[in-house]
Amino acid sequence: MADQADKKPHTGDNRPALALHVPEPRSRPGGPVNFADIDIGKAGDQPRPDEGTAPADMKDLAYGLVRVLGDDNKAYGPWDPKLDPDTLRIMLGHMAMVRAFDERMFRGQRQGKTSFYMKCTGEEATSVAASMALASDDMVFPSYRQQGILIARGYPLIEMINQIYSNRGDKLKGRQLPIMYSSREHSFFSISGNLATQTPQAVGWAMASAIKGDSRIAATWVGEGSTAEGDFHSACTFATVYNAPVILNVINNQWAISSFSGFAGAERTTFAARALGYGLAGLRVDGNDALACFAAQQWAANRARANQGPTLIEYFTYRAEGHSTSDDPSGYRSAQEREEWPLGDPVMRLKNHLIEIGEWDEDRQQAMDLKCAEEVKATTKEAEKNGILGHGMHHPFHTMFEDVFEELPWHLEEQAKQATSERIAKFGSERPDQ
Ligand SMILES: Cc1ncc(C[n+]2csc(CCOP(=O)(O)OP(=O)(O)O)c2C)c(N)n1
Ligand SMILES: [Mg+2]
Repeated sequence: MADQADKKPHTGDNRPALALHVPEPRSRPGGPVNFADIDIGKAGDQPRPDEGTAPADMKDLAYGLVRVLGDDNKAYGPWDPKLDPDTLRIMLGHMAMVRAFDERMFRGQRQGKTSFYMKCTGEEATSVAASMALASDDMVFPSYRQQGILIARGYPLIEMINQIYSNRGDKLKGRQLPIMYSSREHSFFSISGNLATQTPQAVGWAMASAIKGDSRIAATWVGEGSTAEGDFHSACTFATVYNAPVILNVINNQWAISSFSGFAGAERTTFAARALGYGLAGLRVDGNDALACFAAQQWAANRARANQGPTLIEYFTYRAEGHSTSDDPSGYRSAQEREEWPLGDPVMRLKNHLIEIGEWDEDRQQAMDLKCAEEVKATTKEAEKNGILGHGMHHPFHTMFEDVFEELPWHLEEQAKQATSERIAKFGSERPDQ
């Protein structure tokens, strides 16, 4: 939409009428897509400063794009983490597993087995590769699109599926929306649907780790849309003031449901540039380049671990599918965007790199994809024995009143009794499945 100055009646004296600017996305359904104005730079071109560099001395890195994988699938420049082929194959395997898992869970929702699911298609590198650069006991505070961290950390798939089905195997007892996992053993903080709350929590955890003289750092993931929340700015302030050992990962996937990134400020500057105002180190990274994601996270982790300060990393990527199973992106954006996206597909790019260096081939890729799909399928069948949505095989009804108070207060006891008698009147038993 054009600025509105010309439409407004002139009021008062000679002063010009004020006008607001309302951002408009680059394309709408059915319209042409043109990403030509996005400057992705060249792989290998960005310098890699020392990890102790002062934020003011590395400002350009908040505006450029750290890239390692070139169009020819070779790795370039000082950010190349020089990972051995085994590690690269493990990384590719995790990313392929995330994709297979997403596919099956999405279908499960369409089949009525769960009420809700969220894919991370196109963003796999930002969770898998980035988290592989952390120690397994570094504490992570993710958003809802980082299932890749759990998979990279070896969290059992069946626990994820039980949670998605809210069945009787669900460790969270049906108390969280599907996909909002939590695992203390995997240093994975409970996901919250209240956007950006995880960011000050991560900073607070990192501060506590430093106060205790611990060596573990914290990392958080937040969507670009969510950076418009006040919590994110409190997190940045605390992080910089106390030099907290924390990494603030901003996943700029261009969309926040149907709002494009312009509504969070993307027309004005980069998300990485937010770092500069706070005196944080800021990096902007090709989020579809697994090697760049790993390298940036490793740089920030080394910096935090050496008490050199927090880092804000923007991963420039694209949400290739809908926001969630409740969303239909064809209503607000052009289907061409996904194909035209200039940074390609992260899984394909890592695969092609491994092939390019002679460490992989299409047959092995096919076999791996098949193995992932079969593993997810078998685990899904196993999880289904614990129940699916609407089959009543969830945790005993009474558990919803438990685990908050050491002893159940009288009023909750009364509510529980009433609810139970209503269920017996309706179903003939407290649990219709038994
Ligand atoms: C405080 C708050 N406001 C609004 C919502 C509704 N909501 C859920 S996800 C979402 C979009 C977030 O977009 P972004 O931060 O870019 O993350 P992405 O979904 O792209 O990964 C919104 C508005 C919410 N859950 N919490
Ligand atoms: Mg987003």
